[in-house]
Amino acid sequence: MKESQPSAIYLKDYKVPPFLIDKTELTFELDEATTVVTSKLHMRRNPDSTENTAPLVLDGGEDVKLVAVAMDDYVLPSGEYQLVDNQLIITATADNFVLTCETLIEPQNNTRLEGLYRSSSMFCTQCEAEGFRHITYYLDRPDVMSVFTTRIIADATKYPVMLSNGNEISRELQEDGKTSVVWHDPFPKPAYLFALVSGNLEVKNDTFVTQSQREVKLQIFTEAHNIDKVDYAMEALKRSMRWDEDVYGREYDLDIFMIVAVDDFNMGAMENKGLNIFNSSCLLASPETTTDDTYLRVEAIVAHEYFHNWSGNRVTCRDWFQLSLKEGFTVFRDQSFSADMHSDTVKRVEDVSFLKTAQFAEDAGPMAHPVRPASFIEISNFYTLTVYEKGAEIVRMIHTLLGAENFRKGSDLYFERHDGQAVTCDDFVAAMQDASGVDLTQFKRWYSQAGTPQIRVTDEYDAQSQTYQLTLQQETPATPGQPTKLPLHIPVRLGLIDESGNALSVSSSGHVSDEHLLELTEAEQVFEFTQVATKPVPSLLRGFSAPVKLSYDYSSADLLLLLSSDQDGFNRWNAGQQLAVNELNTLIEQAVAGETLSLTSNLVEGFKSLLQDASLDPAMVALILNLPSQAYLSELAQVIHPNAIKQARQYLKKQIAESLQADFAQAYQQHQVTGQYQAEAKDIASRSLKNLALSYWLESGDDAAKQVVVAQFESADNMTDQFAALSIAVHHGHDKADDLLDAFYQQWQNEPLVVNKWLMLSASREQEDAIAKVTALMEHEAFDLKNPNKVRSLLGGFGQNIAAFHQVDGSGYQFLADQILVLDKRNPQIASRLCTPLTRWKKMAPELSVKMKAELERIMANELSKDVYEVISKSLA
Ligand code: B3K
Ligand code: ZN
Repeated sequence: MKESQPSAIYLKDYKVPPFLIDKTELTFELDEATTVVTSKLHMRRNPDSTENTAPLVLDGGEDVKLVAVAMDDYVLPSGEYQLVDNQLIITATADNFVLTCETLIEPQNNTRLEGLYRSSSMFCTQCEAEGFRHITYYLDRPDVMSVFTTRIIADATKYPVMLSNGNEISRELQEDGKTSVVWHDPFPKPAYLFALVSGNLEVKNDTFVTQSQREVKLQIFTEAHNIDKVDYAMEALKRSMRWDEDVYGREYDLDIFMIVAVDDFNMGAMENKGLNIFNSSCLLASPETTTDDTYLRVEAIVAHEYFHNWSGNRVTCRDWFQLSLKEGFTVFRDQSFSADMHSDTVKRVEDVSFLKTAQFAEDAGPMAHPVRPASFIEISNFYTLTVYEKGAEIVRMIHTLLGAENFRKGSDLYFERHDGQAVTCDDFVAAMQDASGVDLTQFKRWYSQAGTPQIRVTDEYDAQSQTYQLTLQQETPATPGQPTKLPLHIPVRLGLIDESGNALSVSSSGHVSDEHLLELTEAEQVFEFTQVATKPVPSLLRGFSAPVKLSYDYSSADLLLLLSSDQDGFNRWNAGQQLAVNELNTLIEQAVAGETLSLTSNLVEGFKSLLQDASLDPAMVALILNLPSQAYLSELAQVIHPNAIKQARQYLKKQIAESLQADFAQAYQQHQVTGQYQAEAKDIASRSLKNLALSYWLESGDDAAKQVVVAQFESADNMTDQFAALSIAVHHGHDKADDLLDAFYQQWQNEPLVVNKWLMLSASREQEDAIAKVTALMEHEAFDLKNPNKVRSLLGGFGQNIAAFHQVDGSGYQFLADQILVLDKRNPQIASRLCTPLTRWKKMAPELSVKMKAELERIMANELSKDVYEVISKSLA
């Protein structure tokens, strides 16, 4: 353990920066051994700061070597500055000055992938959140916005492409044979949006004409062998640009927009001004190598990063506690975009399902934090599902409470009022409130209160007076550091349906409609409806109008009615999920008690009618028939018994498969897609139901299905179908699973993104000797510890391997802990993310819980990065 442990920083301590940087001039002399970075910072004291004698404190990193520092033309002798804890401190400064720093870095040795580093043969950067300080000394905080000019000097035979933010203003050959390229970005920005790329890259060019008829040059750069896989991303980019104009009135501002794909990247992508950098897994797409899910992901991420140009770049965050200001809003924007491009309901179901599985688990665990955290040790740990997905739900609730028109007025006001500024979540809400007149004072508690609220609903119907009363009670459980909670302002969309499934038009506060928006603001509140002709079944929280856990005592008959008839497509899915969850929970109890499993409900009949209903969207049928995941059932459980959950799911799947064997075989044939592959909603829907049907069909034990799986694997002309067949074979114990896995690797060994899918599937395969298999895969030529995608595939796949990961002797946890310790020395961000499964130890069955805790303690006994230290120490607290 380190002698002094890392300490937290607090939102309440925020102070404006004592200095500002109006202009930043950077020169990079790129080199394979040592890269020289020279910065000229045009600085002045901040008139808004009260600390007018404060020393100048610039952030740096242990990997930045200071060669010289000068103030105006005066080179500071070593006695006139200090280097303490990676910061450069200069006590005597003028009010206005130019600070020149010469620093040396070694991008080729940068394994953290923050700052400037090498990926394959290129140089690239990642500066959010605090990567810029690994390039040179700077005021590396988002409220310091500066106009950047960047000169890149490199050997153009090796690095012909040299890119940075903004516009290229000059390119010349120097006397020493190197090429010097200068980029200028006219928009002031924080350092986290700085980017540089240099390498031998191919480019795909296109153009976009904005609503004010300006022509924007669009460029996507990749290594030569990937340039044939960027067409889809380019089209997605153009759709995003058009959508942001149509829906938000936001036009692109520079004359050029560039995207670069890199193979080694810690997360999905980065919205650097005018020069987005993408993990190649989130950009490249071709029918042969990319599944439907990934196509949709590429489109969503291209849109997300593009939308940041306004929600993030033109208006940015004052400090990192406000991260959700840009991330929550931008996720809401990309979700709405994808819904508009494909199916609204399918998109909502997918997003909510993810939120309820992963964000709810985070909100119930040791790392639970508000959407606007009050403190952190390492900001990289706060790029979380809470900040992103729950943050998006908050923006969605504002949209619901204000209505689309007022929401648009609010976003217009927000962009206009704060263009060029670094602002807070409160500023966002204030713009929404000012533009709409809707009071959001209580609503703002959503930003500061952690934990998932629970709403309990009871009702009463009086036939004589035809009145119906709903009582809603809300309660948010305690979370670390927040023992008591206040009532939130919660929008609850509601419809009432009669016993035949028809919508009831009823009156609430004098307003007659078949749908109402209830605004729950008290701990307990009663809502009354009149003109209710018959005893209704309530369809509550339509469209998942708030990120809460809602409970109402539905009978199976009620759920079947909602499943077949609810006017709200989302709630039909939800009713199906609830039926399956109820059945599974009974089976899990039976399994834990060591009883023989047996079904207790009529779920199978419900599923049968779904399969036979030709009027339904096949994508929705597939989503409903897809049983609640192991992870979701774990989130719902008080105590997690992984093997009982697995057993229950397998049993239910088999029962459904056997009962409906003929229906699945038929559905498989019926939903075949003919013609050329297209990543569009209709075909994706058919493929999803077809492949789901195939997995049930194989599970039913029908030999015919075995052959179909192999035939589909061999003849598929697209990765969705090929990989579906392979996964089905692997997870349903097909006797050819080994052969198919081998054939797949042989076929795709030169396509790293496909190989990653193979790694993940291989690691998640449940086998006796799974840990030994995964250990062997770490030595496989296809694996590389340096590449975050490969680490995520292999260790992420292993995490889903229930039998292997949750071995009763703790060997699965030990294996993961070993990998975390190795990775922490190389790449703390990736190591920290791998800790998540271990943080759930308190909820695990006792025999597993002790083993998990022991591994956390073992990790804790080492010298750790801030990243891993924060997660492990909070988990053990
Ligand atoms: N803003 C980046 C995330 C940066 C993460 C740094 N650890 C991608 C995005 O959300 O668009
Ligand atoms: Zn983002």
